[in-house]
Amino acid sequence: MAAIPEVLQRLRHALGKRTLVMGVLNLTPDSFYDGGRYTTLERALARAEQMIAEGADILDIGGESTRPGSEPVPMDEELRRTLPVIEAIASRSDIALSIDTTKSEVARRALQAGAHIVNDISGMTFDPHMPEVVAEAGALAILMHIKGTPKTMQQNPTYDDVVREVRDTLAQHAERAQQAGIPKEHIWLDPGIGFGKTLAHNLQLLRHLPDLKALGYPVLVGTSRKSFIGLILGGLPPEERLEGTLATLALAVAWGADAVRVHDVKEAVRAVKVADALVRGLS
Ligand code: HH2
Repeated sequence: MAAIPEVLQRLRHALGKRTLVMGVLNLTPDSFYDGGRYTTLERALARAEQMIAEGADILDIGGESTRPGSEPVPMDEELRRTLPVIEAIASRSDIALSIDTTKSEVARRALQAGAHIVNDISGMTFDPHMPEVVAEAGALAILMHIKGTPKTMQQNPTYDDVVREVRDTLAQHAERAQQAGIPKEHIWLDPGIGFGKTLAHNLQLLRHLPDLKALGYPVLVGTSRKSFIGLILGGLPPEERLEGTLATLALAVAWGADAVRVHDVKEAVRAVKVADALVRGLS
């Protein structure tokens, strides 16, 4: 099992040199794209091994779908879905593992089981104990912006200035995290594409990624197969959104993304490698 400081140091070393790829592993029956595919330990492990072989830097393990309209999953069920898979991957590989949760107890148990990162779509606002759990473990926190909750977030989201509001809210989350004892270098930010945002909001946030980068934290972007891509393409379903996703990745790299969260690791690794060569030069 790879220790947290070792893994975080490895990630820190790569930051700024190339774009990191986080592969999504949803252990849910109902995620909007990969729901139901990896609900047994065997299938989840095979998928993890495949994403590692394809060049993922991080695996993001999720036991609760946060798609628009979704209901929270009870803690016991989230633990039942995620812990055995985290333990099994951590015992076989030293890949960086992230737990995608908003519950501090799920995060605490996942970090004990071998995870290194807590990816919290609420920016650590849904559970007041989350900051202390991350601080105590010395883990990395990914703080995402959401307006509302997954259940309600897509009911007419409005902003005066979406770029400013997302940036200011994330800056507050990062400040609160540091007050709880999480060091600045253990914090990444994420604009939360599709989380309480219209198509126009998502496009503006991506186009203005440099404004978010200006806060001085690494930035993760998650566009993979999301509905705004389907909307641009005339209503295409998630299975038909790979090419659109790759277009967003290339531009996210150009606009300063440090890491991208994707379902399609092989394709994303190739896309960001070419984008990196264009933006950062050949390594
Ligand atoms: N998007 C999803 C889930 N977690 N975490 C971060 N940091 N950024 C994201 O953009 C993000 C995220 C939604 O995608 P997915 O996990 O595929 O869907 P579901 O919530 O239905 O499981």
